[in-house]
Amino acid sequence: MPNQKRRKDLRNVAIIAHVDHGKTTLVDALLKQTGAHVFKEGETVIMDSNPLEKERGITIFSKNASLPYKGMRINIVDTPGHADFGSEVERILRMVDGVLLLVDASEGPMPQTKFVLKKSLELHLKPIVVINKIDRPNARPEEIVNQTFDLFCELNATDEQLDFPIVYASGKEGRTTLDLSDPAEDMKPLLDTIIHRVLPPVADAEQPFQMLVTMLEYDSYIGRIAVGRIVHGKVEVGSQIVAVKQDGGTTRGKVTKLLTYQGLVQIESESAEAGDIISLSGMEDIRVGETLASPQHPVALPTVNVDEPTISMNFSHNTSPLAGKDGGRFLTSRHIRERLAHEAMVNIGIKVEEADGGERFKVSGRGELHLAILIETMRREGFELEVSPPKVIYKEVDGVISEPVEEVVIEVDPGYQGSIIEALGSRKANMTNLHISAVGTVRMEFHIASRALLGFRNELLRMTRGTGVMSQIFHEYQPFKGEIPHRSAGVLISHGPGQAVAYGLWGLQDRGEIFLHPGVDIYEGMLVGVNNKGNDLVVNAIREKKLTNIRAAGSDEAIHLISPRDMTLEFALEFIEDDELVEVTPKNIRLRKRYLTDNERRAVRNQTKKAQASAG
Ligand SMILES: Nc1nc2c(ncn2[C@@H]2O[C@H](COP(=O)(O)OP(=O)(O)OP(=O)(O)O)[C@@H](O)[C@H]2O)c(=O)[nH]1
Ligand SMILES: [Mg+2]
Repeated sequence: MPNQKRRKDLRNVAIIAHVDHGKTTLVDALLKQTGAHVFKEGETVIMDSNPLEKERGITIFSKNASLPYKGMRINIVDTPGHADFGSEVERILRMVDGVLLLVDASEGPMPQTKFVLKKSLELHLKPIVVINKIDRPNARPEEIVNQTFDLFCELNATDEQLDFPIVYASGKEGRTTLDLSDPAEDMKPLLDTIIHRVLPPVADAEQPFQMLVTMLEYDSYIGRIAVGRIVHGKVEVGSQIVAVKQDGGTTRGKVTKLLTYQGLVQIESESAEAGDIISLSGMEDIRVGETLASPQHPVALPTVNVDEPTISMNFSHNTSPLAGKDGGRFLTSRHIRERLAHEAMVNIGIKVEEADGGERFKVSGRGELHLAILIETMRREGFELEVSPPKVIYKEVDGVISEPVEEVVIEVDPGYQGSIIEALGSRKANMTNLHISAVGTVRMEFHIASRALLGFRNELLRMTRGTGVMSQIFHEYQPFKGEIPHRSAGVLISHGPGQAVAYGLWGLQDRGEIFLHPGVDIYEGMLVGVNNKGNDLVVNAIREKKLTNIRAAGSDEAIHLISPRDMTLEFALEFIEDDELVEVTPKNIRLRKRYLTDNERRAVRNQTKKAQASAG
């Protein structure tokens, strides 16, 4: 539509890619070189500002940065690359007029590259392709451009979309170039490409106000904060506005605060207009996907479908004998209920259902990491929890019980190819592609039930001595695939309470990997380690060495303890079986049997057997 009004002084662009392809590092370089953020001595990554993001080196929350450039303003939204946060990316794409599709110059397009590109093309965006990390020794930019072009074709890009501009970059070194034979010096070639190739936002400030709520934040003083882009009109502090619900109903409210961006900082503004990306407070009952509008023109914008959860876990209050001993401040079901209700409000894609008269909460999300981040956040806030193993969510599709299936890409040295194919074969995976990459590794692609992948990452790392790389993304629901084997090893279970003793652990480490350090508090029914033989075994980890009166010279063996596994939440959740739980406290992650005593466990087993016998 040629006569639409556009704001020439503004560009809104999102940066999208597979996990780790360098989005955040590139935005940091842009912030630095445009002077939008002044880096302190020694300060490195600043976009990944949340403590969990820093620790894990991944982006969890999308963030907007606003860059001044040649008298214009570029809003650049950094998105998470991990597939569990994929639906967030889809919403962000509606907020912008262009995307930077980053592709790692040695890895090439990966599953999430395909997903985000597909979504962008569907929304008629014309991506700018950024071949990133050209400084890597095994970078092969020309080949990766060809692979990216093929991906565009595979996704039915239009001729216009296929005519994408290419920028070569090393975000880490802050250099970009349009031509590999020219030296890359700074970020200007990329900034200029954004200015020239991303359309200025359509923005008619004279029309009635309309904004689609893309994200929600929460502040205990000011309440819910709606984040999004103003599509039409303008808004001021004090303006009366309405929230248009999905069912067409409206609620009224008044704008109490408006924030716009400068660099990474949000600054209070009196007014904002079409094209601007803003945060707005004052609407108490607002949800992602709803429209904020002027009361005279309460019309909803096309909404964004939120992907259904694919995985769930049960959360309940901590019932372990050590509950409350690790400094947890929020210990009861009531605390957990309130916290989860809050989460379901702001974290779109999280669903919470109560069970067992409010004693247990079924929490569903888009993947293990999505839920693990929630658990990790809660424990840092002082919560203690008991969490059951992740379960996939089944669904009836055309009358057939179906389960989520993932697309998985695994890259390993050729020597491991056989064992990986065998391991995934036994988990009923379907190989869809295999090729040798330019650096000699084997890249294999599979379709596999999400259920069968739970715990596989640990196995892959074990099989490939930590060198295997795997990435996965939800593919589709497919008919139920029948029984799939899970953990083959058994566990070592503590027989009683006390403190783990080096001598006791030393006596057990031949059986399998140990989870505990000497000196830690343990209780009956807690898991001490793995029993490679396959069965569960009750053991004594608090055993001291008996001192004998007669001590023959040289008979005292030195105790060499193999260092125990660093217990991470992801490992714990993937490892446990149905009759086990993860105990999460601010200080510890412990694994335990659901029923702590051997007698209880035996009684439950007998009951189950009886029930099965009478049913069959
Ligand atoms: N050699 C090289 N490494 C880079 C470059 N850019 C980023 N990296 C490294 O790649 C890793 C991932 O970088 P990030 O910027 O966090 O990647 P991301 O795409 O934001 O990752 P997610 O947000 O988790 O999807 C880090 O270890 C960076 O140091 C680059 O241009 N060259
Ligand atoms: Mg990032």
